[in-house]
Amino acid sequence: MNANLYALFASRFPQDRTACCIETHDGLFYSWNDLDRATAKIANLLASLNLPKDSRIAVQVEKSPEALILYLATIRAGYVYLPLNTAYRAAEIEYFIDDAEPAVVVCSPQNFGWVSKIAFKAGTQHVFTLGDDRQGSLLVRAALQSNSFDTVERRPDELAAILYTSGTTGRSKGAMLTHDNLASNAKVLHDYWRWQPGDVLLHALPLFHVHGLFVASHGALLNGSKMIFLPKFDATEVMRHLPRSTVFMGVPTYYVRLLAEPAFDKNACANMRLFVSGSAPLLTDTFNEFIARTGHTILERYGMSETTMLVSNPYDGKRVGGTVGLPLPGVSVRVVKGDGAPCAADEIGDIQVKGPNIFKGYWRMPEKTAEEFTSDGYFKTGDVGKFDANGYLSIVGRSKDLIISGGYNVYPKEIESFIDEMDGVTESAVVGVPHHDFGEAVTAVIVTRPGAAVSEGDVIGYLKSRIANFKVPKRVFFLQDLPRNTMGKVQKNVLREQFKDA
Ligand code: MLC
Ligand code: AMP
Repeated sequence: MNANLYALFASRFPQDRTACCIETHDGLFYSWNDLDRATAKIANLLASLNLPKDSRIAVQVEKSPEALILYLATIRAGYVYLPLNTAYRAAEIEYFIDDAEPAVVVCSPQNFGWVSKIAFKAGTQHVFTLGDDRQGSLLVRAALQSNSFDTVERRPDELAAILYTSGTTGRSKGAMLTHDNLASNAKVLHDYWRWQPGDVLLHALPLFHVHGLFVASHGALLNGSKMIFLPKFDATEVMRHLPRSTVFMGVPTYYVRLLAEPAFDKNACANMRLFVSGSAPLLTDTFNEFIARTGHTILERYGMSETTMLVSNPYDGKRVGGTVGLPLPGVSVRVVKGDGAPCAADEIGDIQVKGPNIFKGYWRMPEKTAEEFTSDGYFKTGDVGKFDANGYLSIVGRSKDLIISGGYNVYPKEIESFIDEMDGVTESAVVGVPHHDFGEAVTAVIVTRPGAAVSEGDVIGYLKSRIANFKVPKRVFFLQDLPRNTMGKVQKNVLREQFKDA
């Protein structure tokens, strides 16, 4: 049997292929026939390029139905999809392209100049453009292709996607996900969250991370359900479409912003069946206020790029605020002490996981991959948590130095290295402090050279020209010295405490 993920989706398309598969915010309708034919055309285009096996197709484009179609076409043609955050700037894109050596790069028409320069320099042969308005060379070229395509045969353990995720030290690592990693997780979530006939997904997440690209889209595709596609999250737009939707997925910031809308109430959610939250901790206050305002209990789940989804609150059973729920069927989750011994209930330790959804390894980093797995095959998540007596897992912290801002991961080390190269800076420490909207806000604490005149505005301006906006500190503070422990290590907990009300 063909284990290509696209074949799984195609086997679940609804009988009526003229039904709507994607509806856009501005009133366009794509049927399942459209999806099938458009993926065939782009798959034919990719096949016509005679790319080597396992070629990476790197994509940095704004959200649109065509962006999802490009993802599905890549899988269908047997290539490896590599999505990139649209906020990334030249230095970040250059790193990913140099590291992944994609055979094809697809970018927004307005970025063609600088992206193609980076790609051609790295040896990429083909650079196409794709706009969010159905413009660009990719569609022009694909239009000439046949609209039928035999989905390429793939084994379960062959690569489907690479998602870059950063490390505490060193540069970003590409997490290699196979067809079976994605298919197994999609099937488990489809059943666990009880996708059903008549479901409509309101899709407001970006399409370049696990949450929006896999968790949300795969659920709707497996269920043959319509998706209402918003170009980005906007609370007013979400409320406009909620009355025709049944399922919504988001990061906690989305729920905070919805609750800030006075009209967001039981009526607004009357047609809804399920609200899912993940990618960052959902505050218990938000969880409780949501119940009080809407009558709905948000279902919180936990996962990561390397593993897709691991743990989820139940659909029918009790959803417990402040916990991420129970291990998903087929996924083993354990919490262990420093010496590897299992923790008792309510005892805090490192979270380790195993299952068919766990990635194949980091792209071209066999040593790093080996380090992240235990001798008995568990992946070390870098998250710290505890099980309660009922088997519900809570995430209580991270052993990895990571800030999650509005659902995006920011690695302090990366920001510190940019700040440290500024004239007049001696050293810096970047921490996350509580933020009402983003959950955590990136905050920099800097020590300058005597006599140097570096201002908060200078630092922010310098960083904005170099890295994605969401990584740029919201505030910058200056100290004479950074607090250090007896080992000389910067005490970030002290800084987090000192600037927690910033
Ligand atoms: C945008 N900005 C952010 C930001 N997003 N800053 C910090 N954190 C963020 N997440 C910047 C903007 O560039 C802008 O900067 C300023 O903050 C204000 O922008 P905004 O208008 O408020 O932002 P908006 O465009 O509304 O975006 C916020 C958001 C978005 C929360 C809607 O970030 C978002 O959709 N996040 C979801 C991320 C996601 O999909 N995560 C899943 C990862 S998968 P300036 O300087 O221009 O003013 C994963 C695994 C799993 O983690 O388990 O799911
Ligand atoms: P990413 O590398 O972008 O896939 O981010 C994965 C990380 O997000 C995990 O390792 C967790 O630290 C965090 N995360 C995901 N879901 C949750 C959640 N529900 N609660 C707390 N943290 C979460």
